[in-house]
Amino acid sequence: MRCSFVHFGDVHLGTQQYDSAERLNDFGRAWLFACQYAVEHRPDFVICSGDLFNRFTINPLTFDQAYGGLAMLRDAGIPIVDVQGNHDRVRNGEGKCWLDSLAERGMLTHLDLETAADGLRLKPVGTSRFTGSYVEWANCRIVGVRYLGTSTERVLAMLRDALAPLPRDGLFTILVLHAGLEGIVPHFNAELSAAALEQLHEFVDYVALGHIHKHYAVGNFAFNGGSLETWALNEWEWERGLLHVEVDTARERVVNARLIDVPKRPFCRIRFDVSEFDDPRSLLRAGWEMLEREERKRPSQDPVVTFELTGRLRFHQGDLPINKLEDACRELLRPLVLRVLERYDLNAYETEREDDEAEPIDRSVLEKQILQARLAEDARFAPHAEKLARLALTLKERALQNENGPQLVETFREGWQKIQESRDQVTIGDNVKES
Ligand SMILES: [Mn+2]
Repeated sequence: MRCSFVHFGDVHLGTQQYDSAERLNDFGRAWLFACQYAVEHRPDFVICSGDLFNRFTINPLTFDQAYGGLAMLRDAGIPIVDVQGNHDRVRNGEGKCWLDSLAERGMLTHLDLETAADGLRLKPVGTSRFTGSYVEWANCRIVGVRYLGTSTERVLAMLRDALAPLPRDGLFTILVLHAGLEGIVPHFNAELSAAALEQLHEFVDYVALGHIHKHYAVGNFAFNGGSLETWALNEWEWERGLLHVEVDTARERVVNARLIDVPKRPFCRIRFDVSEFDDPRSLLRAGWEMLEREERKRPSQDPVVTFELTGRLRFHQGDLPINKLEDACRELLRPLVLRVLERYDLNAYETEREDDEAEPIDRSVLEKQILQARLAEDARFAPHAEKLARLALTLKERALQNENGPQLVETFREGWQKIQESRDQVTIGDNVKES
């Protein structure tokens, strides 16, 4: 027996990522690419393994995209099955989802199991019908299950009992499942253990997986293409695409699944460690140079740019030239979307005072300790934190004694000068004044 099909999942139509209308179109383009690929390569059928839509509710543009791709397949005479993913499943209290609506119009075949008091009921998709638990096309029996979350393994055990009495008739059995396998993505709450997957072997020849947005395969048996577009930032580096599958039961290796790349919006992830800069000017200069290096690698299509500041900021947050860095990103990289992520740590705020309850708190000592600690957090003032704290307290005392403004400024100038004269190699008051 020979057949071929195209398998993909997690299309997430309707994702208006970062509130960008253009990103919604990107998700539509990836879907249309996959449909066009099928039209050109003429497989026997197409499998979408869930999350065709990003949400239960969709806007008209998303409907148009979905309909456009499905119409291409219909006109080419290529049938498609789909199951409900966790994103586009029926919402509590609602009778139907968009997959039902599209199935009623014959645009796709919506597969799902029926649960009854005595177990599962497998309903074949009738002639000229577009819903049921399984459908038989091109000598394949395709069984589809909605996203089941924590019930996945329990329902699969019941499914085995329900499938057992069905004659195999030399059919190649495909199970469409929106579930993730353990161990593929760290910290991912997987629905499927390796043991549970192994138990499917008995009655299934190919498991068409969806849910995890990364490509993976288990043996010559379970396959997951990953999301078509980049749904979350961490997915950018993952290998993903659609699977073009050829089945030949006469071959030793029955399944031949090729991962086909789907054009995606480019992402530029830039990480900038702020730890090594003790003043805003050198930080801005280094940031600019880094962005110039990124500019040379800029893809021709406008990218989504994330500029992430990490490390420990060594001067006051208010002096960080964040707007200038943002402007530099826009000027040099001309992004479709720019996200500046301030993920640096601030210097820890600690006073050195030792807790001794027997001793009453000396207010003036405490005040100086706090001022000194705050000044020490800033790399520009740290070497002279103690002297500057003393100067600040002197100014405060004089202000309380009603010394006038010009006199206070003079006091500050004198104190400042003394500190500068005593300084070693460190510059104080360095600030960003140039563009
Ligand atoms: Mn998904």
